[in-house]
Amino acid sequence: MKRKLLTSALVFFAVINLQAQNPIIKHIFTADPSPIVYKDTVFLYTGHDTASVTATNYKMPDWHVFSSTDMVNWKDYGALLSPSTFSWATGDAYAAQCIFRNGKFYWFVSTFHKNDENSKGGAAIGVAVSDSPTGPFKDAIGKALVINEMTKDKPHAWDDIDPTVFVDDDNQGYLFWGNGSCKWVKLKENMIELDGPITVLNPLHYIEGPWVYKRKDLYYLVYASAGTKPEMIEYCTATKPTGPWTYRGIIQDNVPNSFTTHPGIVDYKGKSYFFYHNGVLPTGGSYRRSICVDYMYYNADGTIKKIVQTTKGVAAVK
Ligand code: FUB
Repeated sequence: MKRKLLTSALVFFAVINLQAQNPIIKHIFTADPSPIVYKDTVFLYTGHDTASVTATNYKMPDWHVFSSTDMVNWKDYGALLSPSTFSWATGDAYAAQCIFRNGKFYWFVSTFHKNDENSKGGAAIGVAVSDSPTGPFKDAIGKALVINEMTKDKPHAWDDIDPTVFVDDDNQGYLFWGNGSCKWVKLKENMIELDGPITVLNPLHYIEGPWVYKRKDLYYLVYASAGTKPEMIEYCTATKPTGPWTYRGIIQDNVPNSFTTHPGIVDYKGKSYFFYHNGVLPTGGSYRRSICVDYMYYNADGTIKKIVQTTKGVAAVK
């Protein structure tokens, strides 16, 4: 009888555990998800929150890489990149995105520039490169790709954060980024040089965290938005990556227990997935965030259905 009870209890807890996938990473605090699919595997590039429970700002020492082939079990490859990889950088490891092109993995990161002969500090975007999705990664340029000068008028110059990179079907690469306004510029084929002028966009309610991609004939600019409230996720669409962008609305409401959230979108084995972060792990919060994933659905006209945030998460892909 005792044995039967124990077995039932174990089955019960196994079922509960299987049903509660979110957050998908529970052994460390992670933020700013960036997924890609490479050779049948999802690789997830993340920020890493290490601030104390009482902290009132970020402490983000490095970026991690995870992988999964079923969207439920995630392998942690550890901290594969940090601002110290870039001789010109200092400070936190903010949002980043890794993409595959021409046989290499380019990891575009936002961090902060040292006060030196090239910059007086402030946010900056760098690029790391590797032959493998899990590194080793090295600085691809030896200097920042985008620098936001810190000046007396702009003592907190952190406009140039949160890169997202998109390569169109005609092989033209684009870099979008920014806090406060969304900027974009063409990238040269080598992925490490800007190719033309920077254009500034002001999508409705835009704050930060852009994620740009194409689905069928439509281009999507998904971003973290805010007014006086914590961030939500809103989006625009366009028929060209250069715009004009049409505002389409809110796709995700505020997330529990975190002021920020951040979109990361991928299609894998026939389904669309929406990654984001919240602050729901025990002792979690705005500076101790956790990445979750839920399904994403589109209407027939390409508009995105409202994301339903769940603790159950997504089912294991067979
Ligand atoms: O994680 C640090 C910053 O918070 C990111 O760069 C923003 O997108 C927000 O998530």
